[in-house]
Amino acid sequence: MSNLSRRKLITTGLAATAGASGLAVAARLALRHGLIPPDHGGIYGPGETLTYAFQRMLTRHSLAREFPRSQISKTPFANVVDPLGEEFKRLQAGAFTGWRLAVDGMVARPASFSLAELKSYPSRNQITHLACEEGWSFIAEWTGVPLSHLLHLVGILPQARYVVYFSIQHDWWDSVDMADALHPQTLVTYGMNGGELPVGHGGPIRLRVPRQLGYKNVKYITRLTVTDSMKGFGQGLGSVSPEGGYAWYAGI
Ligand SMILES: Nc1nc2c(c(=O)[nH]1)N[C@H]1C(S)=C(S)[C@@H](COP(=O)(O)O)O[C@H]1N2
Ligand SMILES: [Mo]
Repeated sequence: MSNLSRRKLITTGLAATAGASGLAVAARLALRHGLIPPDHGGIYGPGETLTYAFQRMLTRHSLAREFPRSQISKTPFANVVDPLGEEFKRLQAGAFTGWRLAVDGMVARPASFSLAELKSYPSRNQITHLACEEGWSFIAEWTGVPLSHLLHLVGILPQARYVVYFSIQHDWWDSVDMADALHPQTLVTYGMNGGELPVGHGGPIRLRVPRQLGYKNVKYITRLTVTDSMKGFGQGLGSVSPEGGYAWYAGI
């Protein structure tokens, strides 16, 4: 179904079932299903929030397009990143053997994984598109462990609503809802195009969320926190993006 006809269906469906008090009824429904984006008070009006909620309800299991090997971009574009700092250089000098990915928050068994441990878990390869909000994009093959595998290892608690992820670059952090966190294409990636994940593309590890724009795909991740609320993380809007005027949800 095209986005247009889906939207039409949502609007007409909403109007037909909810009538004049449509927004109030639908808002309650969205809230019950945990489908209010953390930045809803800002650039999202009630209408946008409901479009988001219904779009999420309909598409939570849909897959990002995967491509054949022949479509892999010859020269993937690595976005410039701020200088990576002393801690990063020290870890890089040790071939990243000291890199850890901590997983904490609303989990039964907080844990911390080395790169070797991440590589020992069942891996998935996928050839997907990475698109920057600035207009450029590329296709690459990504290798990693599904985030859902790590979340099952640590045992997420039933109240969990978001997974927040942090980079060694402290001004980069973001979050996804559980639909994206548990989605089979959301990977903790350590490989690209058959080799190690290059530092330019976020090596040693990066979260790949192929159903959302480039900026949700945070590089150099060091920590994941499972939470039921984004309050207390930065300005409480879900990530640095809405703090700078971009949407928290960047679905494509
Ligand atoms: N830690 C960190 N992650 C980041 C960024 C960054 O500067 N630092 N840039 C983001 C943006 S805006 C985009 S479009 C993609 C670019 O990914 P690429 O360098 O693999 O092309 O990474 C995202 N993740
Ligand atoms: Mo970007």
